[in-house]
Amino acid sequence: QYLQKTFNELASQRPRKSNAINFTYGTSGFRMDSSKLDIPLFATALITFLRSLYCNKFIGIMITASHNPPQDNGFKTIEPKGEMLPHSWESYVTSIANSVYENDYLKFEANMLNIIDTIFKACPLEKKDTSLRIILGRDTRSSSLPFANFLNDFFTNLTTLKTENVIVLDYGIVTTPQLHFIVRKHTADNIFEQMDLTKEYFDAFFIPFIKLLSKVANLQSFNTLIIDCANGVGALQLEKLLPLYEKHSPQLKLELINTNYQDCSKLNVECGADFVKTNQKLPGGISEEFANNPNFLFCSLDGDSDRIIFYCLTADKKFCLLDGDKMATLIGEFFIEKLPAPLLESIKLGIVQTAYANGSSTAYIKDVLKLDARCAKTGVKNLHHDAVENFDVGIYFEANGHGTVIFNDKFMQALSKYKLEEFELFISLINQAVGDAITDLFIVVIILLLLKLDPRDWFKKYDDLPNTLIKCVVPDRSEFETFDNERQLSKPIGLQEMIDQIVNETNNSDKKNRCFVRASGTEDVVRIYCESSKQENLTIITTKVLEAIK
Ligand code: 16G
Ligand code: ZN
Repeated sequence: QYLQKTFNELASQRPRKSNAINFTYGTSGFRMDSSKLDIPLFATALITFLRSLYCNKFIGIMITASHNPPQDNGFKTIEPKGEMLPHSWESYVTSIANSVYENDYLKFEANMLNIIDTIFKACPLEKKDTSLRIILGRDTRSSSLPFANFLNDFFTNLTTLKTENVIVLDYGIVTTPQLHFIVRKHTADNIFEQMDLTKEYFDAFFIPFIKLLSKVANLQSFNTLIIDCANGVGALQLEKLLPLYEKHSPQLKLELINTNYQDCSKLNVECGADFVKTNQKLPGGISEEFANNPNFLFCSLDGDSDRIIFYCLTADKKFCLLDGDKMATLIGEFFIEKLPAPLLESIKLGIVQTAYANGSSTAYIKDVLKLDARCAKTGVKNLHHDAVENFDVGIYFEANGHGTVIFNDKFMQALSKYKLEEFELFISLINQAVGDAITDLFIVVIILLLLKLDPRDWFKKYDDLPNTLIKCVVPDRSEFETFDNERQLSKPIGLQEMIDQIVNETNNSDKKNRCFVRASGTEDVVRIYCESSKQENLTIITTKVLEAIK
């Protein structure tokens, strides 16, 4: 009854827009052109409200569209421990968004009450200790502030809850991983007031980084890291954090480029992790001459700083992409090298990738590192769960640079017996909640420096198979259904057989041709990925697959 009352109040704020769009809360939340986001915003507010009451803990909302173009935006809800919304709740929020129709309040209300009933059946609420605890964060997009203002008003103006039971903390412009981190911290330390995020984040990750840097006698592999901030929130946050870092006079110089976050039209344009990975070339802001400096290493963040891609040039100006696959294998190698053999034997250490991982990286993990390599569906959440379920130490990365490492108590207990001070410090660099470009940057830099590994030699560990990724616009991408972790199509019927045939007829003796098709979760297209040991096969295969699709 109480909830119904609150909902009547909330529903009166509902946007009255007729909309033919079918909304889906996917692995990265809602994401689309910012002009179409009214209803997803409202649905996100409702689900966060419910989730906060249900958990009776802080729940976060991040407003961002990551690497998407400046006009897009999106929302995702963050769990008390920094994780993403559970799968069943993704369906609830999707259903809420799709039941908001113009002039059909009854349909919306019926659906809403149904959802509430399902959710709260298992967990009845007691009004007296019900409180709403919300944490907001946003990226630098021009549409992000109005969305944050709406959410602020939405929660603080609820009159059905006593004001002392409503806490809304707005952290302003933050990276997505920072918001995950601070929500987790509020929950863990049971803190109700706003914290100093810069200080908390600095203490948690920069301090161990600085301590580890001081253990490196002299920087051999490189001495400067150039960070392309994609003209996004990474620039704003790193500009706050770097003066604190420099106070410690570290040996490694960190230099920022593409830092114009004030001009939203520049976000992710000709720069950033996605640009570099997709185009396999230097972003704007780095000249070739600059990139040739053997003492420099380069990296690019994406628009909300949860992904990172490294790169460098060889002496003959060849572009060397050091992507998520390269990071996963580097981290795997570091664990193998630094952990005592009996410890390694007693735990399950492995790497989780997606179908987009280059075949050479998977072969390297299995054949050279002798580690277990698993494949999960696209979306960090899927890799995260797979790693948690299958490994004591799970390294997971998407090829696009999204990932982290997770480890369980069993590993920590085993590790504590060995008194490996340096390694324990290294472990504390890892943001286990979520892939974080800044902490991934620290991990990679420390590994390279401790192993005295030149980035060019890191690149040479294995050669990527030539590959291509293209998009295809189709009338209805929901007709494309996959199995085998997105590596094969079950629908449209017959298409997989055609793809298999195309792949087989051009295969070389090494049988390394691979091609798969899946519907994008973030754009209205299907994606075709293809790799082969022969560059010329790529166009032949993709042309034929495109024809088969159309
Ligand atoms: C989202 C995912 C990212 C994935 C990408 C794939 C999260 C937080 N983000 O951005 O991990 O690589 O989608 O996009 O999970 P696609 O479905 O359009 O290929
Ligand atoms: Zn991102």
